[in-house]
Amino acid sequence: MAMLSFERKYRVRGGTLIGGDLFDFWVGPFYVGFFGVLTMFFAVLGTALIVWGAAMGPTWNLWQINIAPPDLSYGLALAPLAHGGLWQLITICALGAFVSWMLREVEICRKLGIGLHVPIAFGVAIFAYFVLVVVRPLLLGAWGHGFPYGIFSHLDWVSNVGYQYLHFHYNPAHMLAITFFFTTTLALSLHGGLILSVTNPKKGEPVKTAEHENTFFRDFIGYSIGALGIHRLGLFLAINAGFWSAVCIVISGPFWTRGWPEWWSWWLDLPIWR
Ligand code: UQ1
Repeated sequence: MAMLSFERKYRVRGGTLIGGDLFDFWVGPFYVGFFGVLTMFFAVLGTALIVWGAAMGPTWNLWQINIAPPDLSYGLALAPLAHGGLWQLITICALGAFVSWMLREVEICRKLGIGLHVPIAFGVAIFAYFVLVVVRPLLLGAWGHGFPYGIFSHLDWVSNVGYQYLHFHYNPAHMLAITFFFTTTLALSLHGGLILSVTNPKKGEPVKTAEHENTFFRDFIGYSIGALGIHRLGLFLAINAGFWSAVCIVISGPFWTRGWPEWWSWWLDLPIWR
C-alpha cells in the first residue's frame, strides 16, 4: 500500500520510552518500536507454546483444545510443563504481549502529542485479565485458580466458578459490571446511529452537523450530552465495565466465600423491617 499523503508529516522521530532511535522506524503502515518487537516476541512464543500444549493433548479439535493451569496441589510453585507449567509460561507471554502492545500505543501517542486515553483504556482491560489470572490465584494461594485456555474449557470454568457461589448474578460487583457492559452498547449504538443518521441524508440533501445531533436529543429526551461528552461518557462506561468485572471476580473467594445470594442478608436484616 502506498504511503498516505499525511503519513510522512506525522512520522516524526522520538517519543520512545526505551532504546532511543534503535527501533524507531516503520514497516509499511506499522510503527515498530522496541515494544513492537517485544510484542512480536511474546506473541510468537506464546502461540508456539499453545500449539505445543495442544500437541500434547488428546485432540486437535479447535473447540476442545485445552491448556489447563496446574493442579491446586502445586500451590504457587512452578509446575512441570505438561502439568500446568505451559499454562504458566503462556500466561507470562500473554501479559508480556498485552503490556508491550499498550506501551507501543503510548509511544505512538507521544510521537503525535495526543493524550494517553487509548493506552489507559486498554490498560484497564489488561488489568481485568491480570486480576483474573494473577491477583486472585495469588490471594487464594494456588495458580490452579486461574482459568484454563480453551474455547469450551474456559466456558466450563466460568459456569463452575459461578455455581460455586450458588448464583453469581447476586454478586453486586457483577451486577455493576453487566450494567456497564450493556450501557456501553446502548451508548455506542445511540452514538453510531446518530452519526450515521446525520452523515447519510436523503439524496440531494446536505450532510447535517452538530446542531442536528444536539437538536435530535433535545427534542427526544430534553438533553444532549454533546459531541465531546458522548465520547467521555463512552470511555467512562467501557472502563467501568472492565474495572467492575475485575472487582466481581477478585472478591469471589478472597473476600466472600459463601453463596452470593446470602450476601444480601444485610438487606433482609435492616431494622426497618422489624
Ligand atoms: C448526544 O447527546 C450527542 O451529542 C450531540 C452525541 O454526539 C454526537 C451522541 O452521539 C449521543 C448518543 C447523544 C445522546 C446521549 C445522551 C447521554 C443524552
